[in-house]
Amino acid sequence: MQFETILFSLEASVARLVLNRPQRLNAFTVTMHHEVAVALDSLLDGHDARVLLLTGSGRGFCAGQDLSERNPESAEALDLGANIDAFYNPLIKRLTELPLPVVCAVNGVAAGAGVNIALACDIVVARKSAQFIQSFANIGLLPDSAGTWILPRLIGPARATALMMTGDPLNAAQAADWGMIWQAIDDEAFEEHVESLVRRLAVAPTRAMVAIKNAIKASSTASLADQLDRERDLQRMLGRTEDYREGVSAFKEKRKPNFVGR
Ligand code: T3D
Repeated sequence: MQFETILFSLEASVARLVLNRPQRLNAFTVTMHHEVAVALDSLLDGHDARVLLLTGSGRGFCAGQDLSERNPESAEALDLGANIDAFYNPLIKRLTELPLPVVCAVNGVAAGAGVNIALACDIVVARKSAQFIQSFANIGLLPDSAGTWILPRLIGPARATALMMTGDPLNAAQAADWGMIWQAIDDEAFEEHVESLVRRLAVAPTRAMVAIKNAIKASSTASLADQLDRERDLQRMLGRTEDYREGVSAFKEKRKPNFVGR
C-alpha cells in the first residue's frame, strides 16, 4: 500500500508501520490518522501478519498532535473533544484490539500523544537516547490517548502525576527501570535488537500472544474470580489450537516447535 505520511509493509509475517513525517518529528495530522487507520484495519483479517512493528522515521518517534493544524486565534471555537473522538480514541482502540502482538520501537523522542500511543502497544523498547515527554501541560492540556489510564497503572500515580504536571522528559533507561517500557537498548544495538524481537514474535504461537495481551488488559478492571474464569476460558480455547498440539509434541520430541499461528 502507498501512503503519504506512513510507510507500511508486510513481509515474512512481520507488518511494519513507520510514522514518516521526520521533519515534524512524525507528529500526527488528519492524513496520518486516516492512513494509520487504513493500515491497522488491513491487519484485522485476511493477511498473514503475526506481529506488528510500530516505529518512526528520522530522529523522533512521534511528537503527538501536529500543532500546525491548530489555530488558537481562529474565531471558530475549537472542539478538541471532537478530534479525540474522531482520531485519537479510535487509534488507541485499534492498536490495543489488534489480533496480533504489537511491538513499539521508540527510535527517538516521544511527546504528547506520541508517548501514549507507544504505551498502548504490547511491548515497548526504546533507544537509550530516546526521551518520553508528557508535554500536554506545556500547552494547557491533559494527557489523552489513554495516558491517564495506562501510565499510572505502569509506574504508579505518584510518578505519573508528576510527569504529567511537570512535562519533564523521562529518559529511556529510567522508563525501563520504572517498568514503563520493556527495555532501553544502546543506540548502536537498537535496530538489530528490534529485528530479532519481531522475528521471534513472528514465529510465536500467535493466538497465545493475543490471549496473553487480552487477559492482561482485562485484569486491570476484573475481579480475581472474573480473571480466573477468563484464564480458564482462554486456556480452553488455546488447548484446541494447532500450536498447542505442536508445542507439546515438540517438547516430547525434544525439538523446536514450528508454530503456525493457528
Ligand atoms: O489537538 C488535539 O487534537 C488534541 C490532542 C492532542 C494530542 C497531543 O499530542 S497534544 C501535544 C502536542 N505535542 C507537543 O506539544 C509536542 C511539541 N514538540 C515539542 O515539545 C518538541 O518539538 C519536542 C520536545 C518533541 C522535541 O524538541 P526538539 O528540540 O528535539 O525538536 P524541535 O526543534 O522542537 O522540533 C523539530 C521540528 O519539529 C520543529 O520544526 P522546525 O522548527 O524545524 O521547522 C518543530 O516545530 C517540529 N515539531 C515538533 N513537534 C511538533 C512539531 N510541529 C508540529 N507539531 C508538533 N507537535
